[in-house]
Amino acid sequence: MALLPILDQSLRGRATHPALTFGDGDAAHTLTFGDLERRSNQWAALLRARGVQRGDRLGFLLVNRVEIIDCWIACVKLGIIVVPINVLYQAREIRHIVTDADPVAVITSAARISELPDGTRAWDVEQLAAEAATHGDGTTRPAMMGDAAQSAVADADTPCALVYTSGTTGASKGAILTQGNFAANALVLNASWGMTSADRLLMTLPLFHVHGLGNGLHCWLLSGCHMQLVERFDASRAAAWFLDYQPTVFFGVPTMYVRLLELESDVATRIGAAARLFVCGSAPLPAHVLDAFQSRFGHVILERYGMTETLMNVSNPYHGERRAGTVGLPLPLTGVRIRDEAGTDVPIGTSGELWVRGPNVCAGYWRRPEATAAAFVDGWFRTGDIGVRAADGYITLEGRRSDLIISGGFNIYPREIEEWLTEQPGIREAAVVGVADPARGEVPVAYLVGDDTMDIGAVTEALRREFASFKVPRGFVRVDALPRTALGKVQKHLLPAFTAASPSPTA
Ligand code: MLC
Ligand code: AMP
Repeated sequence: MALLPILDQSLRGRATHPALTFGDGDAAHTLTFGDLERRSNQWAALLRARGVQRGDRLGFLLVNRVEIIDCWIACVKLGIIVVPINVLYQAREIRHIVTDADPVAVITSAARISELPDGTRAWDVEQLAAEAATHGDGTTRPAMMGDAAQSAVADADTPCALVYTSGTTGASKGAILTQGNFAANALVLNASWGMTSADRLLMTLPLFHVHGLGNGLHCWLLSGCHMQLVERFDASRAAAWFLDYQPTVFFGVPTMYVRLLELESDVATRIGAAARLFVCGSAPLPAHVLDAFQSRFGHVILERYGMTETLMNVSNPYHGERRAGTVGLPLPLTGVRIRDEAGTDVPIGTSGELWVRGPNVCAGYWRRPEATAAAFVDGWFRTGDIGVRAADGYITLEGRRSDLIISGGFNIYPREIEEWLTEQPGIREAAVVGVADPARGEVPVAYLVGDDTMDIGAVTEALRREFASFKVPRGFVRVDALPRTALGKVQKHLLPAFTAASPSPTA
């Protein structure tokens, strides 16, 4: 199924309904679904006038703002492939994505244009927005975007986005998400979680990752509910947002729930009284956070499990037991197998790797046939996540095949940092591991082997310039050697535990 019919439920079906509020205080602005239809038609006309063709890639490097939505809908209408880029990324991380995806242009703010690699066509979002408003009145979809023509140019297999996700190689790969992936995900989630046009969705997740983009944007557009979009989650403003807007639904990562627990208990009670559903995912939700949230907000958080490559796979039920520490049951249309290294199903109660298949699973990795071939076996996608299924079907995640670190819902592949560290003066070997953190789940710490010329102050400064802030190790430990197997593989579980007293290279 193409995606436009899903969007049309609201763009056309609920044209006069209030759709979206964004901006603060006096600058707050509300648009109807009909406004979004017109604005996205104008954006589509602008993109065509600028020569963007079906199948071209178009990047965006932006904090949440309404133009991302205008542009996204326009790209769906034209069959353009959107490449979202994490705003926390620094120049070298951006360069990798831009070089790999080869977009015709990257839309960003004027202040960030200089961070794009040389030769990239950069489009200033403010200028585009002003120019789009002059491209007709947006009341008609240009001929090639009309209903019949659109279904001729787009179907379930039409690529819709390349969302970059770090691979075990350290360099991130673009998961090719199709229109059918987003459509299936929205249909399944709205049916499973009971989203309707009566809901009010507070969206604080970044729209450059699939949690915000796949779940947030598309559950909203399919249900036709109202959404309040904020630039980014900010714990110090959360109370005001919740109390003023009174959302019925909130999607968050565990760190957001940890922050919400800091609110006064009467505020928590009032927020809980207005709400219907709190969903959590992207990283493990500790059982004690679920329990504390239930006692303070009066809601059992619904935890679900997904991935960039697969959108959502498994979810605790809306009606029925939401079991702490588990991610619940396979979602409708998604098959989940738990298998051993040889690809054989393991018995109930035995750990194995989760393999998934369904209309939510991506078409492969952009221009990486080998990585795609390694990830898919007979139509099943190997997630790399290790889990176990109980006799009644509930799935518990136990870890990953790779040493991925998830901090605040953002992924860190240690190898990317380790390779860079070993190129620095005085550092011979490096191992980066995740250590438990009460708010962010995990934070990275680096174990280093080197000599006295190692300058951790300079290394930290350079790391901050080169990498997104969440990837910068929060601690550095000096060790004489890294524990290795006979074959030379680092055994990270044998590294000394990280404590405040760990021997730092600066000590
Ligand atoms: C965090 N920062 C941001 C930001 N989030 N900057 C811009 N936009 C954002 N969205 C920066 C801050 O400037 C700061 O930088 C640092 O990150 C920590 O910020 P904080 O204010 O201390 O935030 P904190 O209370 O810790 O909360 C962080 C957070 C953030 C929860 C808001 O981690 C976040 O937005 N996480 C969501 C990630 C996400 O969407 N993941 C889904 C992936 S898809 P500095 O320099 O001071 O450190 C996926 C599949 C699935 O996993 O299943 O969903
Ligand atoms: P990403 O590559 O950013 O899409 O991150 C996907 C990974 O996040 C998955 O492979 C899981 O390891 C992890 N993840 C997502 N949801 C959960 C969850 N509810 N509990 C534990 N891990 C999760």
